[in-house]
Amino acid sequence: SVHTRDEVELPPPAIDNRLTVHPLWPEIDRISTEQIQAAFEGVGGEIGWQLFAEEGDMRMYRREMEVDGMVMDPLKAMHKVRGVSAREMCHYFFNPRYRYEWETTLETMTIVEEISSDAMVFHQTFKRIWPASQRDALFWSHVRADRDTYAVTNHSTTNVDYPANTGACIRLFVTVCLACRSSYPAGERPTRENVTTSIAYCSTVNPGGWAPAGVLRAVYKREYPKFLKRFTSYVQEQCRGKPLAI
Ligand code: 16C
Repeated sequence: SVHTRDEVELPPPAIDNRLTVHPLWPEIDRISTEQIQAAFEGVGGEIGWQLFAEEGDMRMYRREMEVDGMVMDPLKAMHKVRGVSAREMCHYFFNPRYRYEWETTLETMTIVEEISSDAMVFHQTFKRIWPASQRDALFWSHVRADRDTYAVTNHSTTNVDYPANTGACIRLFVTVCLACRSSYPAGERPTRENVTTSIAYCSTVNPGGWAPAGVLRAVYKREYPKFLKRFTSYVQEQCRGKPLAI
């Protein structure tokens, strides 16, 4: 191939027609739009958001929330990353080819359905958190460009071939959005050297069944910062020396 890298597989700038005729399309479109709109909304001053991790340009906030004794704390993280574009960020987050290289909570990942170039359904199992039962998740994942933003939205779904709570795993429910915006100095052409990408990562995980609140909060306080630092430096490494894809 003449392509030195996967330019052809970068997130498309417009929605793939195959997605818009799929039964999940109305839900995917609605939830993605909502998530992207909310992603960059401020946390400063808003009631309930507590800063729990800060390192360089990265800030992580959570809102303590329990439903029937189960922790469902929404998380929101802001970060700034140099030398990569919003589109590149989303490419590495969406494409399953890279997932094992940056996702440290994963035990297994299965592609359940390839809907289109910009949407897929995944089944994943996660490492067990002692003393809780192991968890799995089934979710659609959609990448899109929305004005000045590239974003990936992941949201739980169902599939008759992947029933919940039948084996060793308890099914958890997740809504995640990684929204990214590139910027570069006015009047200049964007390059690897002058581009900066602002990231908003939002996540709400419903554990789906009992898990001790203290353990769960301790785990996510450690794992979310670890994930965002690891993922962003992974993308920087992957992009080094390659032409910038805006
Ligand atoms: O967004 C992320 N990853 C995406 C691609 O995989 C996708 C995944 C979403 C699933 C997020 C739930 C992860 C639950 C993991 C439970 C096991 C963790 C064990 C690790 C310790 C060895 O959108 C990046 C996701 C970064 C996840 C950070 C960890 C969050 C823990 C939240 C608590 C889960 C409750 C589990 C109940 C036992």
